[in-house]
Amino acid sequence: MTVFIPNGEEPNQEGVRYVAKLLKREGLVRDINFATLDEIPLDNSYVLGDHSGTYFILKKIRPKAMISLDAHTDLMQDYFDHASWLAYALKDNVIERASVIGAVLMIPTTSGTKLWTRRVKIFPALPRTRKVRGKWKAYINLKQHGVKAVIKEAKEFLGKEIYLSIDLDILSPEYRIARFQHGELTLKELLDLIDKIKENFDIIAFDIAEISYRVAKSKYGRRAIIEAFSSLKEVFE
Ligand SMILES: [Mn+2]
Repeated sequence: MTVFIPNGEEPNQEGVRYVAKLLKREGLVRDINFATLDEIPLDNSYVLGDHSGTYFILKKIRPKAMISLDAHTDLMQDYFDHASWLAYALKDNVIERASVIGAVLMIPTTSGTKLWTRRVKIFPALPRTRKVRGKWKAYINLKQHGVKAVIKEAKEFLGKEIYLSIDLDILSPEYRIARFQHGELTLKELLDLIDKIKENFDIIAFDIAEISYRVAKSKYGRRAIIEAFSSLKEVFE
């Protein structure tokens, strides 16, 4: 089964309702099951609006580790929202460890950066550095090191069993899915990343998040959702 959670602001809510119909029309879900954040049923696949909803799914599923594919690290700490939910999930011990892959923004650059950095490993999309004890160190990243190296590092850190969350803003701007700034990946790169995660990890459950109504006018966006969802759904068939 798949659970659709139309959380967040109006454009998110409309976006999730639109995608529910889209996936049904494509034959990828049999029924449309909606839920709210207060009553999340136990399941293996979720489609949601605002990415902060992932925090509540994690509370229900209680995985030890997770991978977040996201253009942002979502590790802010000021108040709970779509830009901080992962910091809160780690702080509140909802999960033990996390990896963020494909980020281009909110990447900690010094040990003093006001972002949560404990029990999380970040693999940016592009070359980036951070200052560790006075020395600049490079992050292992997709562009320079490739998917294989990133997955290998992530697996050593997380173990085999994971929850997977995909923020669709990881894709580059022409996909026009999310409300905020998009990242750097093409659909082909995202699907390749998903394939490698399927090969290397046991995925307990997954979500696809940060859908907004912009997707109704985006042919590339619709294609991306259909392909990413069907690739992950295969895991549970
Ligand atoms: Mn996010």
